Parts: sequence; C-alpha cells; structure tokens
Amino acid sequence: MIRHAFKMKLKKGFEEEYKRRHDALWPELEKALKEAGIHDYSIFLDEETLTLFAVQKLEPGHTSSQLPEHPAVKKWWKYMADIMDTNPDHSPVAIPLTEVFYLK
Ligand code: RM4
Repeated sequence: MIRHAFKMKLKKGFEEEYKRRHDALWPELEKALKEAGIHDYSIFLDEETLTLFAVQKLEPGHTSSQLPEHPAVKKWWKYMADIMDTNPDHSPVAIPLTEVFYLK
C-alpha cells in the first residue's frame, strides 16, 4: 500500500466553492478514482497560503497513472480549472510531497 501525498493550489476567493464542488463530487469521478485503486483520499486546505494538501492510498496494482486519460477525470479537471492553478491540459499543478514521518 502506497500513501501518496501532493499539493495543489487554490485561487483566492474560491475556498467555499472548492469545498462545495467536492461535497457534490460526481459519482462518475468517484467511481473512476476507486476503480483506479485510490481510496482513503483527503484534501486539506491551508487557508493562509491556499495550498491544497492531498493524501491518498494507492492499492497494489493501482492504475492511477492512467487516470488523466479517463473521460470523467478530464471533464472534472476542466470543470475545476477556473478555481485552481492548472497546467495547459487543465490538470491541476500537483507537486509531490516527501514523507518524513508516519505513525501507524
Ligand atoms: C481536485 C483535483 C484532483 C482530484 C480531486 C478529486 O480538485 O482536481 O485532481 O483528484 O479534485
């Protein structure tokens, strides 16, 4: 089991909107993430810097590297692009983080 952590960046003024959209996460996106072997997925917001801290578990044999090709993911990224820092393909700018501590 891999624990994968990364950070993204929210645009100013969209704190409530970001939460609102995730409270209403599309079932098709949830299905795509779970079928790719992702679970226990949290995103926390640092309200001071607008850094979004994400941490997720990847099951052995996960296919998360194929998610950018999934139609639901592409659609979600396009939908979220107005409120996050994104790459030209609408994917969020996601910077991997290094684990330095873990208490099980
Ligand atoms: C985030 C971002 C991530 C996605 C989550 C569900 O805003 O788009 O890529 O995994 O939503």
